[in-house]
Amino acid sequence: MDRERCLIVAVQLSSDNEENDMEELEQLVEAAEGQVISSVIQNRQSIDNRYYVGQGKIEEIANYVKELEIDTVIFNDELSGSQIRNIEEIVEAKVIDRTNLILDIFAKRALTKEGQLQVELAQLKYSLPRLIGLNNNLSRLGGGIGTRGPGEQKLELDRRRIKEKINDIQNLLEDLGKVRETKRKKRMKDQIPIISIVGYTNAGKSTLLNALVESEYSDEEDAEHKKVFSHDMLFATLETEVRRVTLPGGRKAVFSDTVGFIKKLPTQIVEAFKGTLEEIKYADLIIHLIDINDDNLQLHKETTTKLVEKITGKEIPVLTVYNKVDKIINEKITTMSTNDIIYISAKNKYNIGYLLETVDEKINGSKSKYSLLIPNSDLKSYYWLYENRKTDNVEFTGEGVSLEAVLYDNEKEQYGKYITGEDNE
Ligand SMILES: Nc1nc2c(ncn2[C@@H]2O[C@H](COP(=O)(O)OP(=O)(O)OP(=O)(O)O)[C@@H](O)[C@H]2O)c(=O)[nH]1
Ligand SMILES: [Mg+2]
Repeated sequence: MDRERCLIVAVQLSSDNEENDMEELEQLVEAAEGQVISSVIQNRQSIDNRYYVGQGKIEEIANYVKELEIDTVIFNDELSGSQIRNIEEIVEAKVIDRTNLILDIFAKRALTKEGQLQVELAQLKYSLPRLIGLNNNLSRLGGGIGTRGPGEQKLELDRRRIKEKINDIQNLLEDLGKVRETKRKKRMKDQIPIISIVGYTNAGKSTLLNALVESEYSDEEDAEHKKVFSHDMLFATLETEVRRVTLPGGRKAVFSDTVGFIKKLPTQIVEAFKGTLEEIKYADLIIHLIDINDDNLQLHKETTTKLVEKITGKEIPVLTVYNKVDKIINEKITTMSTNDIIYISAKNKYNIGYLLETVDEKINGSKSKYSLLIPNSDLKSYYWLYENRKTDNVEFTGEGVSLEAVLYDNEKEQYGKYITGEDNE
């Protein structure tokens, strides 16, 4: 099928100095498999109540639509039902707003039952106050961007039935949430710390998780099976994925990768994806991953920080990690990593070891390498260390097993009687 021909429209408010808004909107359209033919930006003091842009501008847009054979006009903010109706009276094309566009991408990406239900819930909540506008829109212009996904036929239902449906889905999601809670409780019982990788969409979160998976498995094929989807595309990830990783000292941790953030993330999505997003709440540590080449780095960083604060509602330690340093030719920056700010390349696996060392230290405290001699009468201590801590130079002697092992500070005492030396590398 030919890609839908789209015209994108944004208002640049004099109050904010956002740049590259159009670039992001274009990427969103691409993620929805549309083709951006042209774009219109209007500088304004405020959004127009009737047409989003001014009346003159909307008439101009109507002309472009005819000239350029545009199928769909996409607006960079959420529109009200009446704005949609008003615009449709003038512009002969399908009218889509930013929320609807993002919901559409989510609908295409949702693979699990829970993901699909979350998207449907968000779509229903979005459509409820816009039934009339959307219905006109649909019956006149048919499918494509903004009309896909489980919400499709539901738009024809009346309000009451939509509300019932919203209720049903909320109940189903609650049940699915319980399943997740059980899994989480098990992890907590096993006392495995959780590290959540969060960040703006396309920062490289999934690539980082895959780099960590690779560090975990020596066999390439095993690693391949554990990898998650990563792609140069906004919202490649929609579900939370978790992977177990061994930290340098030998203790295990669980890293999670979840849906990326974006500015003006529709409230319907934040609400509907509460279950998925709230996983971050249970993290022991948050890795805030940032694309160091991002033109809107500061704004995107703040967007993520604010959303994380809103979702977790509490202070969780954050480790700031700048990614994609391979793209900048600045050797200084790559040697600047500290305990709180780390520079990596997830793609080239640069500094991943340092990142893991830092995470280990933050979660488990300090550790050291010791030489130990474990008597044959306590071989089980040896086996335990061999399985659970980083060990080296193992030798079986008449007196027992001599080896080097990493011990965390809080377990030094337990093995104190076997320690024959400390190795301060
Ligand atoms: N050059 C370079 N590209 C990277 C690096 N890390 C990730 N990328 C690329 O950035 C793009 C996005 O990566 P993902 O891992 O899918 O990003 P994400 O944060 O999971 O994105 P969403 O799931 O869409 O929110 C992909 O094309 C990656 O190959 C890196 O260190 N260097
Ligand atoms: Mg991802």
